[in-house]
Amino acid sequence: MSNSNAVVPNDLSAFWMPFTANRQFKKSPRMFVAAKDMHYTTSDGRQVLDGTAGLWCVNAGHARPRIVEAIAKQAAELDYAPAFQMGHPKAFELANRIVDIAPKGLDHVLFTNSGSESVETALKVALAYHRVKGEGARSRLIGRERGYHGVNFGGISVGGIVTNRKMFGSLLTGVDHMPHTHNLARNAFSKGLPEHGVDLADELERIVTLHDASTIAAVIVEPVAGSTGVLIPPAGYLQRLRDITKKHGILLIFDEVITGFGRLGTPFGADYFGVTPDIMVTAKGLTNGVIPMGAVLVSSEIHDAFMQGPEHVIEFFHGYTYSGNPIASAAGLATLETYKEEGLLTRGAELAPVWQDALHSLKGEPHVIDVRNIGLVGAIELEPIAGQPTKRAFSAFLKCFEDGYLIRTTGDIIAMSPPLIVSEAQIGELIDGVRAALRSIE
Ligand code: PXG
Ligand code: PLP
Repeated sequence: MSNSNAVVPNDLSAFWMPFTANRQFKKSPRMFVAAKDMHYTTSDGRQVLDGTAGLWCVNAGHARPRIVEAIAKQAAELDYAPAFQMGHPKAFELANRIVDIAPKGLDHVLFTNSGSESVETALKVALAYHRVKGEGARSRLIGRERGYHGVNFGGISVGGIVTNRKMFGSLLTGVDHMPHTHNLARNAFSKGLPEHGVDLADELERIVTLHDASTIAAVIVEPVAGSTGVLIPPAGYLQRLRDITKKHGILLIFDEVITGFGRLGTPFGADYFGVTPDIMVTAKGLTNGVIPMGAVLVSSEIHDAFMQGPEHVIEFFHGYTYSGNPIASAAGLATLETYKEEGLLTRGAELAPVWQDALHSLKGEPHVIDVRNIGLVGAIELEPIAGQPTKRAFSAFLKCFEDGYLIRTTGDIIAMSPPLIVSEAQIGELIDGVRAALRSIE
């Protein structure tokens, strides 16, 4: 395939793109070649307003000087240090800074390179924890329908997205799922937390009754399900999950890959809901999306349970070549400094009312069957075209891109989560862009 623009490669066939309609894309590619603050630049020189913080990760906006400089400096100073049986200062420093901003009680950090790896790490910690405590029969993992926990085997097993699961055989055994909480009939056009559905948490009691608590290691949920279309938990739901898990000695894992680092207007989703899990899974915003990195936070109780036996013996047989990689650590430190300096971990709370009003002004526009919001996340659910699910939202995505707005779609749901540096004027622009798209598509 030829392209007259010099910055676009002339052959797109070798790269099998992730979660992309490859053939459609390669016929009509959409390429970004630069980014700064709230905007991308396309290969044909257009500016596109970033309504999604990349893929929910560029929370401080693009090409922030402190982060760019930290990466360059670290690459020249110490590019790599072995992750096993060796250390370097910045990984320790970053772990401390993460613990500083984390909910109280989550005092130890395992580093990974993505949300998917963070999920696998968290599930393995949970299983091993019960084993070292002498409760090895606790081997079941409980996820939720419409949950997304990355693409590796543990994550798709506890995840609840059929297209991510059906091709891959029997997955992990001993997994069960709670029902999702999305209920358009009762909760459409909710502002903030939906009113109805707290009782869906009691499904966990049903599952415990079925399997017996003594066989269950952990429950994993996203505080707000992101990937499957911004499914906001009913008021009281997460607290009830916490109460039930605590009562039965089951670990609660919050997958905060999206909700972490200021997305809801608090440092973490756990802070927003006032519910502290035993294990917290993060990635994305940890390094502003700039360098792959994830972090799994665990309570001292979990950590300390492993710290026994002869001191020369490895306590937990797990880790990655790039766990706490120096350049990623430097990026993480610079990112957290940027968040702190600019108050970004709580800026979403200040903007939330403006964001809410702007989003809900789309009620009544063509095809819109729901608008929902929390912090700086919003979703517009569209009536699908009969017999052609996903097509309508994808048309809106293409139209927005053409007009200079980046949104994200999943099924027939538009999801938006701008960088936390977004201005009120840019919120207005983005929502007007979506409004225009809705009015122009079929
Ligand atoms: N858990 C959660 C809750 C996520 O949202 C992952 C795990 C996996 O992270 P990695 O880094 O392995 O991709 C995610 C990732 C979207 C979208 O637009 C969402 C994600 C990734 C890409 C696109 O819905 N979430
Ligand atoms: N496969 C092979 C053959 C390896 O040697 C390693 C790591 O040493 C891995 C996979 C895992 O790679 P990573 O540590 O980057 O996850």
